[in-house]
Amino acid sequence: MKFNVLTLFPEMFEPIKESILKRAQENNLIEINLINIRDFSKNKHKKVDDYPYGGGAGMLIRPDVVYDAYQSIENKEKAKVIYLSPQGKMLTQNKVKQLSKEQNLVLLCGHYEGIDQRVLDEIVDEEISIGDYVLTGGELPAMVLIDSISRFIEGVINTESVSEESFSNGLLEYPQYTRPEVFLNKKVPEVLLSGHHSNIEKWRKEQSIEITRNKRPELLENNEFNKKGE
Ligand code: 4G0
Repeated sequence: MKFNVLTLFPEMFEPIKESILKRAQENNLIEINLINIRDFSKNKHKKVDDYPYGGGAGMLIRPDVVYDAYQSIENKEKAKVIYLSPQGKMLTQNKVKQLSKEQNLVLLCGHYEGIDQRVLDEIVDEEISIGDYVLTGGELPAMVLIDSISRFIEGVINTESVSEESFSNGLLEYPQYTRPEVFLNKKVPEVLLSGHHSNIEKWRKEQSIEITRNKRPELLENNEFNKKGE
C-alpha cells in the first residue's frame, strides 16, 4: 500500500514514519509519501491561501496549489483520493478493511480554513471523518487512517490477532489474564487454567457478549451472536 499525503504540515507525520510502522516500511509492505502542498505555491512568499469570495472569516487554500500538488503524484490515476473532513462519512472498521485492499491512496489534509470547493469536486473520491469533533487539520485523521489500514496488510502485524480482535466479529473483546495466578487476592478465572479448550472458547464468547451488552449495547443489534436473552 502506498499512502500519498497532501499536507501543509509534513513534519507532523514523523511519529508514524518511526514507531511500529517503521518495520512495515523497511519491509516494503507500506510506503508513506509526503507531499508538502506549500512546495507548489507559485507565490514568492510561498503563500497558499487567500480570502473567501463573498467575504467571511478565515482564509481558504487556493485550488490551483492543491491541484498542482495532486498532479505531481505518481500513479494518481490509479489512486483513490480521500478528503479528511468532519463532514465526511464516519470511519468504521469495515471501511478500514475495504480501503486496505487498495494499492494507492491519496490522503488530502485540509484545514479549519478549508479548501476551495472546485478542486475538491475535481479530485476527491471519498470524504471521510474519524468522528464527530473538529480538529485544526486533517493530519491526525490521516494518521489514524494510515495506522488502521496498515494493520490489515499482510505481515504488518501478527495476522491471527487481527481476525481475533474487537469488531472482527462485531463484539468487544473478552478479558485476558497473565501471570501471576493471584494478584491483589484476585484469582485468574478457573476455566482458563483448566486446559479445556472448548470450555475456554465458550466462556470467552459469553464474556464478549456480556461486555458488549454492558459497554456498547448498540453493537448487539444485528449481531449474529445476539441470540441470548432480550
Ligand atoms: C475540512 C477532519 C478539514 C473541513 C478534519 C475542517 C476533524 C476531522 C478540516 C473542516 C478536521 C474529522 C469544515 C471545520 C480540518 N477535523 N472528524 N479538521 N471544517 O475527521
